[in-house]
Amino acid sequence: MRILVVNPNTTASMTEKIGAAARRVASPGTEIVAVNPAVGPASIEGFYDEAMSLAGMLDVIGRTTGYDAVVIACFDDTGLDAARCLTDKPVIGIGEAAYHYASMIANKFSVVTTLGRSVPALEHNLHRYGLMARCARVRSSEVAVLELEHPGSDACARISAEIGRAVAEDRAEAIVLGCAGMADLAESLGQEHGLPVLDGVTCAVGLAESMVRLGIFTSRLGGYSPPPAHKR
Ligand code: 5HY
Repeated sequence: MRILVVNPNTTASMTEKIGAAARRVASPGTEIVAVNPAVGPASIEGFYDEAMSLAGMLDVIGRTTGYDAVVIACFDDTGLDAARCLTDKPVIGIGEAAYHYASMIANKFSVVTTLGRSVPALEHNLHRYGLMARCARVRSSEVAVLELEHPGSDACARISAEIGRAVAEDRAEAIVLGCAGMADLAESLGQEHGLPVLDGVTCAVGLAESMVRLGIFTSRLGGYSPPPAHKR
């Protein structure tokens, strides 16, 4: 099985980190191909960056062949519906994967993301997926996406402090980390706080493998029907 993992921002170090997290949980026969577009924003922080990332990301997905599933490795699930129009393979957003898993292991979960400007987009997705009722709160740590790429930064400590507040103030029973760049932090933060801390990249890889094994594919009817050739 071959899973295409697309980081919609153009930061190669983040793509490497995402690829490593995906490979850690992939089954022995699964190949992870982690890529990012050549052009677009270096990080996606809110609605404007999201819009600016779409053309590059859809181009990568549209031009790639030979995969069994696609993972969109941005927690905002950037361009998820549009990407589903390009293939009948399963396309999974890391945000939706983590939310669905969290909803099955905890009564209420909180999300800890990067900047406050990302929060409305994530709340919008939770409403769309019908899972807002299970989310206690979407919190920002005020850690910028690219701070997560600097090993010397105090990003992890600030995220950890926000998790502490989510447990104390929201009564969160699980935490969803709200950025693909946090993929390497979930395990240690879970141990530190003694509750499930979910990273979307690994959740999405698990879900993608399962959907491929079960032969589940994206509908070609209605909203996800392919765009006509002259528009591609
Ligand atoms: C992400 N941005 O997962 C999101 C997180 C955010 O470039 N990769 C990004 O801040 O919305």
